[in-house]
Amino acid sequence: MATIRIVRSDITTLDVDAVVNAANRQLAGGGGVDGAIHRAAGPELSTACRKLRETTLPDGLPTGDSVATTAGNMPARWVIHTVGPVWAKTIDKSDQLASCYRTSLQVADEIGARSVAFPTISAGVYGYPMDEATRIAVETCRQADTKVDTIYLVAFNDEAEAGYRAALENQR
Ligand code: AR6
Repeated sequence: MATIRIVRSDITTLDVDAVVNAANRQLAGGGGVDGAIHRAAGPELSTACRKLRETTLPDGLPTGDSVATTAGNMPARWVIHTVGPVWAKTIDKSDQLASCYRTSLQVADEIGARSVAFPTISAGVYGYPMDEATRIAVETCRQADTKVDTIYLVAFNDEAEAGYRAALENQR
């Protein structure tokens, strides 16, 4: 079982083996953490994403799946891209969101990453309520069967930090 740590940080600055990106299905870059990661990594990252689209992922990355690339100029070695669900009031998509954490950790195991940092997937542009997004993150990481030693759940603001802390507390 991995150790879970909550950190308050810009994920692009972390010296971990792999940083998870809240990407889109096209792996095209975008706003939020995706934009920050692409800016920090430099052009090598978009080249790697384009290559994936031209080879193994012609239809894009399905929601809930994950794939690794170089991290370009960031301190991390890899970026693991995952696509969270867009929140909808009437449809429960928590399985898809949990799948993002599970498949990212599977990819981490495949590439041999022992420390992995996650942003709060789907909690920005994709509209997930922060308490739900952080609870699913903590629950899924807690239950994951992985060789990863340390999982960093990166809080980018007060609400995220409070959500992670409450979720960790509730599951003790
Ligand atoms: N470090 C850590 N966390 C961050 C950073 C950062 N530098 N920047 C933002 N966050 P979002 P999503 C937090 O919108 O909801 C993109 O356009 C942010 O506060 O980045 O999954 C993609 O291309 C929020 O809590 O991802 C997709 O189209 C969390 O990261 C779409 O947005 C996730 O917010 C994905 O939307």
